[in-house]
Amino acid sequence: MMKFAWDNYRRYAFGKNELRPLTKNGHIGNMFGGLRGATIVDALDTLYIMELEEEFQEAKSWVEKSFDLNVNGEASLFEVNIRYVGGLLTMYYLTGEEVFKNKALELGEKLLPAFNTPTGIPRGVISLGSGMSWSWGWASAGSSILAEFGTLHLEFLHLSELSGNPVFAEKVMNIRKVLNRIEKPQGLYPNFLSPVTGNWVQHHVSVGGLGDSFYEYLIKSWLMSDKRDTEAKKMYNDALEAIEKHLVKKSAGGLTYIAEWRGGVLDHKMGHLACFSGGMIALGAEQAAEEKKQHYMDLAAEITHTCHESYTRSDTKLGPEAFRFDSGTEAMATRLSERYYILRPEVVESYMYMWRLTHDPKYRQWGWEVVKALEKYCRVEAGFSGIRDVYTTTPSHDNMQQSFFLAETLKYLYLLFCDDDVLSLEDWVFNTEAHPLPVNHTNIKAKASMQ
Ligand code: DMJ
Repeated sequence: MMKFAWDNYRRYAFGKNELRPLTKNGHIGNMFGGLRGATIVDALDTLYIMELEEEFQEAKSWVEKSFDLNVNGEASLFEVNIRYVGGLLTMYYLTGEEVFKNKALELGEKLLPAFNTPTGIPRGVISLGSGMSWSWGWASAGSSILAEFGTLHLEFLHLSELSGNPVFAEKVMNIRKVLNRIEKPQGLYPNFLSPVTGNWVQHHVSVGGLGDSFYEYLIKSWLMSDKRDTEAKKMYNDALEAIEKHLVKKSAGGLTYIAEWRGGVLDHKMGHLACFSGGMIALGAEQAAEEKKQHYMDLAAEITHTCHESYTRSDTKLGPEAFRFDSGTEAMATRLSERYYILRPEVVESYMYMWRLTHDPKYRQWGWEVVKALEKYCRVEAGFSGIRDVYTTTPSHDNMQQSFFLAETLKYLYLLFCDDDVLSLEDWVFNTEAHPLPVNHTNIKAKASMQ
């Protein structure tokens, strides 16, 4: 599947950001500020890990010869960080090749002006040429998004470590400081924060889109620090406790889900994006107090089960973008606009963590169901495509092979069927785009064992 996705990208869209598999051309989009090759940088480590040697060499040579950082467009700080900086850092750690380190550092420098705000909370959009930054037009009152400014920590610590320049680490540690200072409604973190005043702008809380990877990076910061960053662990524990108290619910049919919260009112909806949380809670269970470990493993298993239900209840056996638990509905989309599937990884991501942490064979079976469904409904003549409606067996295709399909979905599926020592969870922490970064104690050991 990886070879098929890559070969088609290479044939029809090489150097562009994504492949359009129906029209057999490339897509550039406006998320990466004029940077190109998003699929190349996102796919590099998957090609490498899968030992697709020839394909990897070609991708690497594109980075060496054609990856131009002197661009002048408007980029999402978050997307450039998780896909490009994360992907390049991983490749440096896996191969030791300087080109990856140099590109990661050069790009990291270009992101720094986004932090020039009164609070030091970065804005969401940055011009990679001028360094000017601003907030997304759709984000209320010029706010910054929790999942965006909260998903920089892992990469920025590595940028400081590799460059010897503390500035990257200082920027992300300051974000923590601001978050620790500010009062949280019921202990919850709203999704919108003003980078000017440092106050919350709207009380919308979600473990799905807009909030998701902020929580993920708290627990992973602790793990990546070789369990020394106790502040991150405490923030994660407190946040998860509040989430459990206020957002975790059980449906009439016995399915556990995480609702969204709008100023105290629950919206009984779970996004596909929120399905990463099964894996996150399982990963974090180990660090919980002895008497809570089993509780969190059970919660993780229940949420993963619910996300699996959102897949099995559809005709294609792929899950919708969002599913609901109201008016008699359970784990299904009720709105036409929420029925699509864009090759997202979060559900197989949780299967991979649950498999590694429990070895219950059902997670491999569930992963195999996804493989079959992808082959049946998303494979088209020239690549893999998202589909517009998971509830029809003759779905129309959205003509987009997302770069995260190669970075995450296929990598997590592969790891689900590998031995546990391939990118062991003891030695590696996956960034939110599934790019593995080494745990601090193991930089050298991990690199040696991969080689
Ligand atoms: C990816 O870019 C990352 O997983 C991110 O955290 C959320 N969105 C996509 C995949 O769905």
